[in-house]
Amino acid sequence: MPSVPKTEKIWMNGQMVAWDDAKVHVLTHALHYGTGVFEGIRCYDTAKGPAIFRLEDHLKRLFNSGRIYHLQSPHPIEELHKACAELVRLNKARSCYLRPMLYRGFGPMGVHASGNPTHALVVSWPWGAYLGDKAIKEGIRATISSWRKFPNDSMPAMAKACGQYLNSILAVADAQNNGYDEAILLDHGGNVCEGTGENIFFVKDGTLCTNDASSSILMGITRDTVLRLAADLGLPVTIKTIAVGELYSADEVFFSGTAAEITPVREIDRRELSGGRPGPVTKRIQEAYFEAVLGKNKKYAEWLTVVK
Ligand code: PPE
Repeated sequence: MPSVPKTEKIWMNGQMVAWDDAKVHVLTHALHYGTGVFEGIRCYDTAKGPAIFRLEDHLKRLFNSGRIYHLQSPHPIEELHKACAELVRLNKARSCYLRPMLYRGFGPMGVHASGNPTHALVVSWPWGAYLGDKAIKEGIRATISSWRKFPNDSMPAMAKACGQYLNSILAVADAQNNGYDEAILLDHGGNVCEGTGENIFFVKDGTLCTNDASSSILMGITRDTVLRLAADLGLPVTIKTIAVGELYSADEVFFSGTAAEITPVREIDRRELSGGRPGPVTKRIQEAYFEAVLGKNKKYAEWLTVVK
């Protein structure tokens, strides 16, 4: 994958800083211990201009993740809101990905983190399809990881915290080294949690199914969007613990996430799903999702922050 292309500005602690000047010290606490929380938000090119999807909900989750890790933003939520919109404007993006973060900076070293100042930043960059354009259209091949998802009593899965992603990084590296596109993590009871950066859904006999916070997952905003779209489409939904066998024998499986959007899964561990191509329910959800984020369905206008 290509590196992130340089943009004009990065917002750091209340200031718009030139790309090349957005630097941190090597003793930044978050670099050593992963002490940060972050968000991933997409801005789409709509007929009304660039529009940030569910900005408020993402920033609320950022602040909630921060509360769990004692990372209090030095700037109010409204300021981060403005920073995101301003970055889209300054970086002249029609569409982009936004990455706000609260993290521990330079101060006393050691795991006793509280003496380190909390900093805030927002970066934006153009980001195409997370797993590639082909993944969105044709689906991906996934495997069940031998790495287990950390349980909620080891680390709070509902927090989007930097260090927690080492678990995902191990799982996706093994999956890709073994020729798969993505990994699915299970909990210690052998039940399904989620992908390394996505929530998971399956379809069986016309019913859509996913798990919830009791399964050590990040409570995805895209997951929530899918549930609303499904309700509006009149699709029956079940929320419950998912066994591996249910995925292997599902009619359809797909991932949801800000970066991954709606990515169909066409195979898991050499078991073909929906004939090895995206299934009809997945396609309906995907279509409705893109209509919503691209501002093509008025019903979901309140989810969009249009940047003038
Ligand atoms: N689970 C995990 C572990 C996760 O990281 C994400 C988002 C989701 C579920 C879906 O959440 P949501 O985006 O609110 O629907 N992963 C973000 C980061 C991916 C990355 O590689 O970085 C994202 O999609 O922005």
